[in-house]
Amino acid sequence: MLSLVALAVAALPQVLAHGGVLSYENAGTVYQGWAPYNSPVGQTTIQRPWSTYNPILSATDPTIACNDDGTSGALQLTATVAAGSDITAYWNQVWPHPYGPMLTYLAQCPGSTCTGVNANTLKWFKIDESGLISGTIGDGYWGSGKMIDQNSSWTTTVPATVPSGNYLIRFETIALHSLPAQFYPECAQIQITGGGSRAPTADELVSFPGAYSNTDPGLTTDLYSNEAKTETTYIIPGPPLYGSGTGRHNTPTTPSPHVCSPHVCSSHVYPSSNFHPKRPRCSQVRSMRRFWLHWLYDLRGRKYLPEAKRSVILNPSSKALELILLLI
Ligand SMILES: [Cu+2]
Repeated sequence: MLSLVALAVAALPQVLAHGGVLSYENAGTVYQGWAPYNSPVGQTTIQRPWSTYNPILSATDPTIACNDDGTSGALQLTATVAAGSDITAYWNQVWPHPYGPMLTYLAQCPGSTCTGVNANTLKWFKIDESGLISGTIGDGYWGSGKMIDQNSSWTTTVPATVPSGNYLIRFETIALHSLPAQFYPECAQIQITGGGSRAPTADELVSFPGAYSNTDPGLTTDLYSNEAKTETTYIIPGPPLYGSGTGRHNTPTTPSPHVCSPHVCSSHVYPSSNFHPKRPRCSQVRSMRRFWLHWLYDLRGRKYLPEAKRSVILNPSSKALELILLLI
């Protein structure tokens, strides 16, 4: 019986509480993305390959540009996208992290294609962002909550003013329910046609890694602090928006290294009471399940866990625990 359970559990998706962009849509055309848990052989998509649903946990990680490994695939495609048109990214459903910003970037490739171009060599500019939309840091409605409400998708308009050419488009959601912040970036190759003549300005251009610092206020935000109960300002990380003309950089203020213990995190009432009222509420039971799954997965990358305990969590036998969590 136990082995049957183990078999059933082994067939579950490897990571239930994380994910990434699985497909795109532009002008009525749907583009399937890379399937990170399938064999790379024969996969052909506009998306840059990536290998895991797990988040990136450091702003300085070399894979922060286009995820791991983010290099173009053997059968890499490029979508033709009109300047001024909408492009939508779809995450796995239901995206589990309603606290944190949504961000979209473009980077122009030199030459006639992005295929073969290392994303870390490019200069990126931000064309869309959504942080704390309403309410407080601790209990507000965030860009990522809106993304969930929109069928776990995010639509960004490719600016009509962007010069025509070959670009990587980088959709990103950052989850703040635990610290360190969790980065979920994926990239796709597009060729923008019918563009304009406004190149991004120097202060709008950044590199990945480089655009963020692990001490950025928007990446060290503690949702469970006392201040978070009343704070309504959230500083979205990264450069000023393309075309915003603000010349503003989000300069870090007094960085405070956050130490999050499971006890502190689990003492927070994470489930349905914190979801935006517009969302259909999960039952308390489902919410608790979701909460504990998060807790379990968020432990994986935690430095404070002794190695022995981490290996227990990473051990396949703990899959049985996951199944129990799913069933309760
Ligand atoms: Cu997750």
